[in-house]
Amino acid sequence: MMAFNRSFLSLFALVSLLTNISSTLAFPSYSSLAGLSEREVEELVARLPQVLPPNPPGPLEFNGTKLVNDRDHPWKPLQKGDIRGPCPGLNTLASHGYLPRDGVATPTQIIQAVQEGFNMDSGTARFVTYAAHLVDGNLVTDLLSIGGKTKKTGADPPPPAIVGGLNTHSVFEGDSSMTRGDDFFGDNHSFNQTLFDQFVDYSNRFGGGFYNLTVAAELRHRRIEESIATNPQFDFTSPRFFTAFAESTFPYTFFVDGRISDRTSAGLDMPNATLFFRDSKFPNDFWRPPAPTGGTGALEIFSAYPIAAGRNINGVNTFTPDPTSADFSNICLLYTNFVNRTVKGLYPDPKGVLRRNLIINLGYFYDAFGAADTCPEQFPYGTL
Ligand code: HEM
Ligand SMILES: *[C@@H]1O[C@H](CO)[C@@H](O)[C@H](O)[C@H]1NC(C)=O
Ligand SMILES: *[C@@H]1O[C@H](CO)[C@@H](O)[C@H](O)[C@H]1NC(C)=O
Ligand SMILES: *[C@@H]1O[C@H](CO)[C@@H](O)[C@H](O)[C@H]1NC(C)=O
Ligand SMILES: *[C@@H]1O[C@H](CO)[C@@H](O)[C@H](O)[C@H]1NC(C)=O
Ligand SMILES: *[C@@H]1O[C@H](CO)[C@@H](O)[C@H](O)[C@H]1NC(C)=O
Ligand SMILES: CC(=O)N[C@H]1CO[C@H](CO)[C@@H](O)[C@@H]1O
Repeated sequence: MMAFNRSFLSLFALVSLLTNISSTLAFPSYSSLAGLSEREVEELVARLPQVLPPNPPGPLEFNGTKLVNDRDHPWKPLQKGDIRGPCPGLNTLASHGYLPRDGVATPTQIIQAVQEGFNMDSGTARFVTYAAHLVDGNLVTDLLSIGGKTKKTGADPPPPAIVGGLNTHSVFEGDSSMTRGDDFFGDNHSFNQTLFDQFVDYSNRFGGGFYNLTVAAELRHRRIEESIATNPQFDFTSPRFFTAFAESTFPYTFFVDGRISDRTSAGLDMPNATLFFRDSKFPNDFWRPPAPTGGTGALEIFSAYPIAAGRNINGVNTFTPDPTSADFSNICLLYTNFVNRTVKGLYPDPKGVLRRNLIINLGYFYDAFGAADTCPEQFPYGTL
């Protein structure tokens, strides 16, 4: 009996040792370390390249319009293992080689690619990229995947990362996207033809066949109403509250040819929209916007159908405002809650290189936010 117990125990020890080793050996270098135990993080950090996050790249030298679907950046179909995610902008940049085609990139590569390929302005590019990297990236290797997600455990705040990446729900990716379903319904990041048909229908009804600001306001309202009525876990608090309105401006801001004037009202036609959203593809002869931009019109879209930041608290149709969430009347809270709640919730007590890189990336994020006069910097992990 003793012997049996002992061998059983040592077999158990061996199996758990092997499982542990294989789970850390199989761990991709771009996966988020959020939610792992101190010991798991230590084991992984010892094996991973430890990168000192470089200063963010600066703005473009030439910031006018130009052909970006050029000979040096041909569209190529996906190869086995290539990662794509919920963002049609980043998917397109990867499929044209402005980003590594496998969909794994550093923040520096992402900031350069969105500036070069879409003329996104430096402040917006840095703000969005470091926000995404802080919650979905690997802060030790300085890599982020543009898709891939965290395994769900039902935990709140967000669960342990198994894969990480931009598909991870509730920290950046969120509900009521235009062309992607809510996470609650299973697939949270793939192109959804039914939702795209609705995008086309709204563009026909409110934009004469083009997605412009008027369509953006109607469709944003519609998607919010659908989520309230069908998704018992619908969450429309910050940061999703902001990214939803911002992303509604992106199609007419970034996907319309830079040689077209008054793009906010002219809008995006459906053949070109299909290429970007479904195929991750620039139209032939596509020129980027004429000047650096972060998208305009988010406040107009919000104002057409104002709604408080909030969530369904007890099943469908129980949408309730959350006064602790940031909204358009308190933008500083967007920064403060993101740092103090979201990031701190993912990394309650980081050590060593992980803590160092969190502090550095939080600094880049704060610089990008650009509100030093009205919104004090937070230091949840102290300073270096
Ligand atoms: C700067 C780095 C960027 C990051 C980290 C990023 C990340 C994301 C993420 C995580 C989503 C999913 C949010 C959701 O709907 O749940 C998203 C959506 C979206 N992104 Fe990006 N993005 C970036 C830049 C861009 C650019 C440059 C464009 C346009 C050229 C773009 C266009 C869009 C659009 C249109 C959506 C909404 C998709 C939909 O609602 O169906 N993004 N992005
Ligand atoms: C675009 O480049 C011009 C010329 O270098 C510069 O004066 C201008 O400030 C730049 N615009 C932005 C928004 O960076
Ligand atoms: C796409 O979205 C529609 C509407 O929300 C949903 O009914 C459908 O199941 C989704 N399709 C897929 C393939 O996920
Ligand atoms: C969007 O297009 C429709 C149809 O042409 C037009 O009535 C509307 O004024 C446009 N919206 C804007 C903001 O220009
Ligand atoms: C589609 O994109 C191309 C390339 O940017 C542009 O020339 C064209 O005007 C766009 N719209 C239509 C209706 O083709
Ligand atoms: C952020 O959290 C720290 C403690 O971690 C606290 O001292 C600080 O007051 C918080 N900031 C805000 C604005 O709530
Ligand atoms: C919750 C969840 O993981 N949902 C889905 C996200 O999308 C992938 C790919 O379609 C599904 O496998 C997941 O089940």
